[in-house]
Amino acid sequence: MFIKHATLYHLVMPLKEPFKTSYGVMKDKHLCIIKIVSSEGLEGYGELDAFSAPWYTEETTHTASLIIKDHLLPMLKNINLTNPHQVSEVFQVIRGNEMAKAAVETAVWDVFSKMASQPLTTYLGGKLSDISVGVSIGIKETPDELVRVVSGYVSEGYSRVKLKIKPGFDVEQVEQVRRSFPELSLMVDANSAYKKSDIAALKKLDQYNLAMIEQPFGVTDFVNHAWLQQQIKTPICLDENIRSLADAKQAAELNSARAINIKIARVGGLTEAIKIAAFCYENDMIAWCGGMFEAGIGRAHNIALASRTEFTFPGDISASNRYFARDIITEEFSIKNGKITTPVGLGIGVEIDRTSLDFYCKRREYIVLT
Ligand code: OSB
Ligand code: MG
Repeated sequence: MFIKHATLYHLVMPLKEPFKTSYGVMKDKHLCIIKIVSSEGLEGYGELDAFSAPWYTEETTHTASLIIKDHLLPMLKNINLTNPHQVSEVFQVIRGNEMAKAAVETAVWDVFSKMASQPLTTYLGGKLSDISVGVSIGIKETPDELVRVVSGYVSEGYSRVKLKIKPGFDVEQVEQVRRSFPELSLMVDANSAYKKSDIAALKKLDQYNLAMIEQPFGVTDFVNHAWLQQQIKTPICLDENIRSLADAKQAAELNSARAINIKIARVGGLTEAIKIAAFCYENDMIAWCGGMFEAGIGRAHNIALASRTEFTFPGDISASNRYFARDIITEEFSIKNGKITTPVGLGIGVEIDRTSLDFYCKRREYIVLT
């Protein structure tokens, strides 16, 4: 299969509500949809899930779209792709830029699964027909407000709740949510906001039967995470640290974590994501699928990945209506009993809603490869 041409749709999608993390407040999601067309005329879709500013990783939607246009797509010119894993091999000579790579790579997976006349779920080796999902909740002004918000999501059927925390917005919040929901599968995500000197607060969080504490320390720090894991019983989960299988191996070797949040965008695509999931499975680490405020295309890729049996913990994969007033696909993913049903159509199994895409699209670029 050759890629003949590609279209990049640059979208700005306002979030229904601002989302606050330890990094700051986000009001809208900047993303690109990439459509590739194969020599056989099949279309594949990928989603570039970076942000408008480089707070989570170094990439932004803008820098990543330049890397896609100037480097990644040209590398695939005149290359006869025989399987989707080849893409990550070709991209290996480009350092970093995982989100840019993932956008292109996931679109190629979509084409290959359509060529095989299979849903991407099946093509990726997924066995689950519905997947357990959770919701990630931003930092709120008061614990009372947080409890109200959690309560809303619990009644919508989410089977696991993740609270964003930062120093000073942690123990009291968790205490109150835990008191209101003693049985809830609850976890926290610090997005690297803590230091070794915050050990007292982290030890307090260890008392609340949390499923895990995600990324307390710095984004390249394996040593202090290991130091913390020795002192708390709650599993540490790494997010920002893990960009590749090699990072996952390092975390396992040093006992820096017992869980890994696997995001397709952060690890450069589905090939690497599957390798990390398999590694977690073999090494008794919890693997689960993280989120990046995906729109419908990215969500479909996440659902396909999370249908593999290594994903034993509910992902940050929410219903279509979680972040956006209107999605860019015609299908609606909803939560039933804490689960989302995997699509059965070929490839990613969802259709672009053209009107909605046009509504959010600020600019489009057409790139010819052959
Ligand atoms: O740290 O997991 C994170 C969103 C954007 C960037 C980083 C993170 C998150 C979330 C929300 O926690 C995940 C989602 O619901 O898509
Ligand atoms: Mg995280």
